[in-house]
Amino acid sequence: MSPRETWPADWNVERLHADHAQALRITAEFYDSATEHQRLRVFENPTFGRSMTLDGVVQVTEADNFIYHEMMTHVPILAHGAVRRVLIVGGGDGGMAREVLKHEQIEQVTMVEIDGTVVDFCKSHLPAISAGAFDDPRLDLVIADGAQFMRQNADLYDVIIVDSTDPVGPGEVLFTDTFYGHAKARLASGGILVTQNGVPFLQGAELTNTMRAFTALFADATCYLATIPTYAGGPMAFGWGTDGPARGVDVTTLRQRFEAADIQTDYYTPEVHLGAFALPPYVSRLIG
Ligand code: AG3
Repeated sequence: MSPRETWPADWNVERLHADHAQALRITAEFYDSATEHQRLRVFENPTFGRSMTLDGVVQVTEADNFIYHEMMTHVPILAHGAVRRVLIVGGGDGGMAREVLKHEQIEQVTMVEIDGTVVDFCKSHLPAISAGAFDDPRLDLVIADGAQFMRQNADLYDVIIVDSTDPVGPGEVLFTDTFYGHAKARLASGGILVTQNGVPFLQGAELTNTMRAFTALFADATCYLATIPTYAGGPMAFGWGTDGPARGVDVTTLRQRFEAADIQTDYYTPEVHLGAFALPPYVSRLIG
């Protein structure tokens, strides 16, 4: 019997890694079907609330999505200090847009999501994740292939956030040197690229590959960490690439910017921000 078969049907079993699985109990199922691009499932779990998986891999839960979304938005935005335009690649559930739009000084957010069905279902079945972001006039939602958009678009952004799935299926192209090169070309002066880079303990090669590409492209290339319970296996790494000085921002400046932004957070603080860049040796070794 394969390990998958030993789980009763009311568990979502995530088999992203070769030797490690994660299972979430399902107490109600709202949707389970194939979109044009992937299998989309939305269900209820008593601890994590409504949860969404793509091809069986947890993307977002009501309970713990704040950690991931706060850390991929407020870290680059507050480090930069004068962000006006943001590009989100992926992010179909709307959680990333929700956090970006909390910054009143941000004038325009473009979100390029490949799967329109994910947006529609998250709007109707997971409205707490986007929390109205899709109705904000500053949001420009484009249903298109992010890699193609990056190649063809000519606009410049202060922050680019790659809120992708893992490098299997439709997300794979978002982990290539070509894509990162095109993303860099879309950064305004001082602009910052941040990427979802998996859990280094279980996905070390993925981080090493991205960091090799970032080191060739950017004057400042590194990663920072945050622990998200449903991205199991230890802290997750976020790629960080910029030619600007944003990583050197001091805690006093960050505190002033955070206060001025007047944003309520449950994970992000200026101190957490700076601490997230402290890397344990097993992670530093992976980034070379
Ligand atoms: N996208 C990132 C999911 C990554 C899961 N990976 C993992 N467990 N290694 C989340 C989309 C949220 N907007």
